Amino acid sequence: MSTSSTSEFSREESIQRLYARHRALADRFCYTYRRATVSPNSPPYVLFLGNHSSGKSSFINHLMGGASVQDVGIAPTDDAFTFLLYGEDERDVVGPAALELLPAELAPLNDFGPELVQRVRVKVRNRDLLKNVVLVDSPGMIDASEKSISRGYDFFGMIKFLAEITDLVLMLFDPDKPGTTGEAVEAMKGPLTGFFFKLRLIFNKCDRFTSMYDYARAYGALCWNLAHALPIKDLPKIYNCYLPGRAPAEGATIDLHDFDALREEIVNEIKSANARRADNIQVAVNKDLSCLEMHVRMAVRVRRALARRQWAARALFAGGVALFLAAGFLVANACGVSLQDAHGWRNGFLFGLQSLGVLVLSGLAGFVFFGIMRHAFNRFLEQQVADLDGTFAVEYNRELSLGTRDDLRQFWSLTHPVLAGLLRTRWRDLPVFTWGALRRLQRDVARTTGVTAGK
Ligand SMILES: Nc1nc2c(ncn2[C@@H]2O[C@H](COP(=O)(O)OP(=O)(O)OP(=O)(O)O)[C@@H](O)[C@H]2O)c(=O)[nH]1
Ligand SMILES: [Mg+2]
Repeated sequence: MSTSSTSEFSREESIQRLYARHRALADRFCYTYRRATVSPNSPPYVLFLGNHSSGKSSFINHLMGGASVQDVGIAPTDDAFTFLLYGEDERDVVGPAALELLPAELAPLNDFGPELVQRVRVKVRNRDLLKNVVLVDSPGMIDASEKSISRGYDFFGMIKFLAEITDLVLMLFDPDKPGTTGEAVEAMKGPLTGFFFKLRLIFNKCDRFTSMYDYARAYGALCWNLAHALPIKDLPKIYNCYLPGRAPAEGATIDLHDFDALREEIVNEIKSANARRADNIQVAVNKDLSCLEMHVRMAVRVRRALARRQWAARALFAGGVALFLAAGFLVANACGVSLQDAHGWRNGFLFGLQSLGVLVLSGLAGFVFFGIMRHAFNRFLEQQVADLDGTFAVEYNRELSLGTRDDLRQFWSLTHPVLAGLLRTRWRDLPVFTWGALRRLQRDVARTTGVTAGK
């Protein structure tokens, strides 16, 4: 085994060990790792996203040296996620058999259901580029008006999953729909949030413009739309390019030279995606452990508040019932047969009857009281869930006040919905104490952050 593969192997082992070390804590707090398996030995993945007919498949064919590996066409052409892998024997595999050819970290694709699995395609091709990179083509994004037509699987969930795993995400736009398709906007606002560091925006088909004025208008429209879709202040670099080999637009006066340079730049980024793979994995592991840490810290805080409220409610309930009982006996003693007079069978019988009455009344009052307490507790629980953002601000007050931890808000946006669902349904299963496991996790989070930052 070569030195590099040995180090890759030990890296994979150390990542798996890291996950295994905190698995018990994750299980106790009902946390599912976002990326349960990491395959650092697989080549980096480059994901092509974008509007339909924006040129994703054509770009892939261009990278494959002009071969027709992917079908291209003006109408929406592709409804599959195609993984292009390297192999001596060229073949196309679809569905469950295709999944078996993919690295283990892509196994969760199964969870998206049979509709998606049937749309997973693997194309094995004997091309040098594929020795260093796995290309992933995706179905074109369509317009908001067409959204009612279901894809039969969670498309945005799939985008999110792939964005998490892949190392470079290319988002293509074209002059016909410069950023306006509903799904593209929704993807940038939702599943791609948090992955902008690996996102590259490509304004393709620039050879279609006849003049600079024409181009400037479309480019302006794209920037305008992106400014509304991307929840970040700075507009990322946009690679304006086109694919060679087509006749220029009729009457075109635009110089395509600069667009050639930008295309080469993006092609070089694809070819050197391997350089970012190690960092991406490190970032993914750190993110997963950071989310687990946040999940545990927040869950413990809310769980303790619930436990305190629960004990207070129990104490109030026990005190209330005891008080009712005592008052009942005192009143019965004063108005009915007192304990001193409870001699003989008649008085004894009456005293027993009156005590039973007090007990039954106390039981009824306790029942009503219990209902009121439970209602109040459920309202408190709902309040806690509704005010999770406030609790987060208090729990992370110190870190947030420094103003340098924007990443915490990003982790919180991922943790919040999971924790809210958990609190609503299974709050009783959440532990109140972590017995040092949280401190151990925090040490590992700091260690993985340090490695990333130091790189
Ligand atoms: N003029 C010009 N046409 C292009 C360019 N890139 C792609 N096309 C054409 O655009 C059309 C759509 O290209 P595809 O590669 O099928 O687009 P896609 O994004 O894969 O489309 P879907 O699979 O439907 O999502 C085809 O007719 C291509 O020939 C380009 O740079 N310039
Ligand atoms: Mg296509």
